[in-house]
Parts: sequence; C-alpha cells; structure tokens
Amino acid sequence: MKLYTYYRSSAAYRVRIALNLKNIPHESAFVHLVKAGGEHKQAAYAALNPQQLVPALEDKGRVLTQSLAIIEYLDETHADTPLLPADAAGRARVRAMAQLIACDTHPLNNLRVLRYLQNTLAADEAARNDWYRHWVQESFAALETLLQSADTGRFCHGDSPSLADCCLVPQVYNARRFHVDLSPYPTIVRIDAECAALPAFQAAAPENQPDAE
Ligand SMILES: N[C@@H](CCC(=O)N[C@@H](CS)C(=O)NCC(=O)O)C(=O)O
Repeated sequence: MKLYTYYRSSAAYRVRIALNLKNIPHESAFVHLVKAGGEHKQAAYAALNPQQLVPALEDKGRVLTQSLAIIEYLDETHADTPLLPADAAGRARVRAMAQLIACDTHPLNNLRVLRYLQNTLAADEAARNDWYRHWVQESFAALETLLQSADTGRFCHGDSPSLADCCLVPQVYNARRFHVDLSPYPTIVRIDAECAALPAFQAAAPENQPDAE
C-alpha cells in the first residue's frame, strides 16, 4: 500500500492514524500542498485523484480517495483492531461524529477555502482566522454535547479508538494551530489526551512525519 500524504493534511492524518492502529504495512509518497503552487495540482497527482486533494491510497493497483472511504476500506479488509462498532446503532453514532468533523467542519476551513477568502474575497488574516475559529467552535460545541452520553468511554465511543477518534484528533490539532480556545470542550480535550498517549496516534502526528518542516 502507498499513502499519498502531506504532514499537515488533517484528512491524511486520519488515514495515518487508522493505518497505525491496524498495524498495516505501507509506504508513503509525499505531496507538498504549498511548494510550487501545490504538488497536488500537478498532472501526475491529478491523474491519481481528479479532486486534487490528499490523501489517496494505492492498494493492489487501485487508487482510493476520500479519507472516510479509505478508513472504512481498511477496516473491511483488515479485521484486526476494528474501527467501527459491531452494532448498527454504534456504527451510526461513530459515523455521525466522524462526519460532523469530516463533512461539516473541515471542508469549510480547508486550504483552498482559506485561499479563496484571501485571494478572491480579499479577507485579511484576522477575518480568515475568525472564520476558521467560528466553524470549529460551532462544531465542537455540538460534538461536546453528543459526547455527554453513556456510549462515550475513554474514547469517542467506548474504550477503544474508532473512526470518530481518527477524525477528532487531527481536528483538535488544527484547532490548536489556529488558537481556538478549547476550554469549553473538556470531553474533547480529555479524549484527545487519551489518544495522544497511544503510539499509533503519536506516530501519525504531523511533527513526526518525514516531510514535516
Ligand atoms: N473530504 C476529503 C478532504 C480532502 C482534503 O480536503 N484534503 C486537503 C488537505 S487536509 C487538501 O488536499 N487540500 C488541498 C487544497 O485545499 O488545495 C477527505 O476526507 O479525504
């Protein structure tokens, strides 16, 4: 398997966590999102992923895209360390938390969105940072409430990491980068700390990637 990744990409970070939790051997190909206008915009990468976004995962001659689809593929093809619960209601809860982050939060704050705000709408840095923090705060408030449930354990769902934690940790990392005040979200902070204690999460962290700057 080959993961196309960039150290600061939170969508790639999700997949790195999943690969590590499941102990799946793989190599990495580094796609710089900034250098030379972004290597993800170049023809070689666009041929792999027409959306020109990371991550992408090559496995057995196929190229998979979309981090959630990739993680579910890994979960279905590698039974050890399941990332989705065995029961339908549990799976729905975990997917809902993952999608709250991956579908309703991250896309609003992606690099191309921030660039559009800057270059097309002439939003200055302060306005872009306000935008960023606004969407994270709105999502984290909802997620913090969802986590006030007997289904929450050491992690987002029960006592083992799931797809939801694979999404949560990179979003918390980004929130810290943009100086979001996390004090209103004590459960999110607690779960992030639980995850940070695990080697699979540590090895996936941006600062521990070979392409980190
Ligand atoms: N929904 C996609 C999002 C992928 C995505 O937006 N990746 C970002 C990095 S986290 C990217 O490649 N951004 C490049 C850009 O915005 O130009 C997924 O989950 O894989």
